[in-house]
Amino acid sequence: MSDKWWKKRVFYQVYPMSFKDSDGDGTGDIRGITEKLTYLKELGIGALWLSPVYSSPMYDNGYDISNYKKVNPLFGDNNEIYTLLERAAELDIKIVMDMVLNHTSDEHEWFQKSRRRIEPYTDFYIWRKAGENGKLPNNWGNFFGGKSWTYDELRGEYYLHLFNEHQPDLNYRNEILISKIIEMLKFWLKKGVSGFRLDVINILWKQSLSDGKPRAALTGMEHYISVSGLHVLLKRFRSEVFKDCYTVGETVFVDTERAKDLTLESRAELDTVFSFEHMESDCFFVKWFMRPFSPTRFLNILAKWQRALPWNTLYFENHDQPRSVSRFIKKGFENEGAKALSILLLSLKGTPYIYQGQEIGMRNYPFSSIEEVKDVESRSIWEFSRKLHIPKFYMKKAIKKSSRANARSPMQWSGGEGGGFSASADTCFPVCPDHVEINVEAEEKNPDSVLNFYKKLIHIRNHSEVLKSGEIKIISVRKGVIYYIRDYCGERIAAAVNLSSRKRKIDFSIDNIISNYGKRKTENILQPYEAAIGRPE
Ligand code: ISL
Repeated sequence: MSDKWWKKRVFYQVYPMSFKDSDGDGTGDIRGITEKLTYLKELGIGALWLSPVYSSPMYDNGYDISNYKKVNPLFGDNNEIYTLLERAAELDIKIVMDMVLNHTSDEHEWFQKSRRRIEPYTDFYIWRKAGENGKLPNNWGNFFGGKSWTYDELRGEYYLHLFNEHQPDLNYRNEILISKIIEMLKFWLKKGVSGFRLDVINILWKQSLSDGKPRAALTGMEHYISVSGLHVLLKRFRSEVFKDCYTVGETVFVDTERAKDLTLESRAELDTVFSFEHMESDCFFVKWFMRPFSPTRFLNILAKWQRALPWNTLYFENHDQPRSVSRFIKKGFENEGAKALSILLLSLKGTPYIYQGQEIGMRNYPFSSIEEVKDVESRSIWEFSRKLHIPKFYMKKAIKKSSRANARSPMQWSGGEGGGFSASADTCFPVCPDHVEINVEAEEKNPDSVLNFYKKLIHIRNHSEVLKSGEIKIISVRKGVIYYIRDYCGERIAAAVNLSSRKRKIDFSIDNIISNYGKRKTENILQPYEAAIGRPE
């Protein structure tokens, strides 16, 4: 049995731009987060993942860092983050900072010096001359659609960027760069940070820069996804800087075997990863090619991961994904559906992550035009799809439905003007019109709300060793219904979740400690989206 703190706590992700604006400039900020710590404490949260708060020109909302040690003036200053760390510690809430190590902003001093070949920065990035006949150095694509090389006039060479052209990739073959990165991570640990969420960490090491096998998306990926050199680098980070802190790596295109390679305790690389397989169950390879959501497919993937890994993270939302209620739940069942998902999230084995607004059942933003979708990925994909002549009507629908912008609309604190997010009418992202009904203030007063359900459930989990640490046995996944038993030194608890919109017959019985239907009515039937945690027979 492990006593690691990150196995016991419920995490909550804050996307600072749209969480709480304390000074009325229309953008969320650090003081806003500090103000809401008591709300999070009451919810039962034990740790926060803070999306990037560092200086950034914000092409990718902070995932393009121009100074790792300085807080973005949009969000406040360094003293404010130190205060946030102190207040959180007083409330026994740990803070895990997002850290983007694969790339920086092109406005970072390192890149500006690298372009000018100023030592020791000359090789901090991946620079190459044009290939034969003036072609790009290789045929790799980038994550946002399009090519991964951009020519820099000043240096007279191309640089690699696996994301936007304003996000040049760092070169981890350079020792001085590695030492600067380690020094910077130590800086934040000294300030009281308890760990890091490591952005796209499994693409850091480029094994070679050869052409990739042509693919519909991400040509070249076999040269950098979880390659052998990455494991060496991660072991080094673990021994030199991550010794006593928690790490969760965002790992793209990992299957269960690759995830194990990265997280097994004996390998000393990462503690946990965010995998994507369950979040991609409703699309083909890339999210723009959607297929209908199948609860059985989704639950089978979760079950496979539960069986394969001794421990991992659990999540159904984050700042890159559309809202789970709009995505996985049929219209008309949002209230029951949001609660069914919360039971799943908080009773499976692993470290659960709640994304801001998920606890009140926030929904996708009702975009009326493609111009309204403010996100660098959506914009790039739209332009890329134009070049490929993919029909406009198809792409418009796909982008509105799956854009990352859906999850970035401001947190809905009240039903008043601007959803209680900001005093300004001109907010960084528009406030979702449904804030009139879906908001913290209203849900706090309603005993049947999604928010009060989350609170109850988190409270139960926080006080239940079997829910926090028990082993899991998945008994069945059938017709959109999952049934499993957790076991901790002989203490057993069962959970059943019907993620389908139909009534389902069941061949097990479950009483209820907590259920989204109140008291369970029919012994051998689960109602649409009915979910319960109870004692097994
Ligand atoms: O967002 C995605 C799917 O819509 C992914 O392809 C995403 O780009 C990928 O998971 C990496 O995400 C992370 O790094 C990006 C940043 O834009 C994302 O917000 C971040 O979570 C580049 O730093």
